[in-house]
Amino acid sequence: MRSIFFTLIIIFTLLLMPVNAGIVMNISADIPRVIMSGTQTQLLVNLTLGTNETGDNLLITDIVYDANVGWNTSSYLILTNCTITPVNISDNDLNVSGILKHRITYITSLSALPSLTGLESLVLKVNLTTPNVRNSTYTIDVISMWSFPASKALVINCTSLNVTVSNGDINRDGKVSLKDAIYLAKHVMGLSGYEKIYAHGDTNYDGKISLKDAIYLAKHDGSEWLRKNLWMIKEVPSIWE
Ligand SMILES: [Ca+2]
Ligand SMILES: [Ca+2]
Repeated sequence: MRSIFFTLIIIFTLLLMPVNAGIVMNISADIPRVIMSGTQTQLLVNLTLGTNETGDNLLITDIVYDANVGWNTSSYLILTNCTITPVNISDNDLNVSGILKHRITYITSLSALPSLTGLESLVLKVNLTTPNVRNSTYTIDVISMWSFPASKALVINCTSLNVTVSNGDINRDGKVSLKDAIYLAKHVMGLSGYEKIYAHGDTNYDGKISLKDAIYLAKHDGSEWLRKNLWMIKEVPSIWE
């Protein structure tokens, strides 16, 4: 509780500082595919940092997502130029306009970096699990602040991404099985009676619904034998798209 209070004091103090144009901090975040419920997925947050400021500095990055809908976090990692960087990581629940959110906070001093005059690349890896997440689309907000208290220099950036969670119950019979992959395949082929699908069909998240998605779903939900053998298909023929 004290650490949260201390963090808030730092943030409010730094918010009063002027924004310094000498600091460059670009931020992007991505989960590269539809998340299948019950699996683990990795959120990647990329930070590019550069400045002519020197001295002690502080980087705080918050990752905020809906709590109480089944998300879990299994592990965190931050890499600086592919090397693991020691950080203080904490997580807690917070109320945002009446909605319960979960916040993961990374706090680190970058004074140990070999060079702050060139661009530094930081990658935050967050492994999220979805044991009970419903079939829907969720927003994940990433807010990052980089400050140099001695020179009152500060920059804050944020980004949001919408992630889709599919439980794979394409035919909405209440369970996830190979029938859903077959249903999706029939839907793609335009067969009568399969016009409507009841879960996110773009399971491989390439922007279109094709037989590739049915195969992806079959690999995810099918029998052990089928999964083992379908994984042998490295490339899906383009005629199936
Ligand atoms: Ca089903
Ligand atoms: Ca697709």
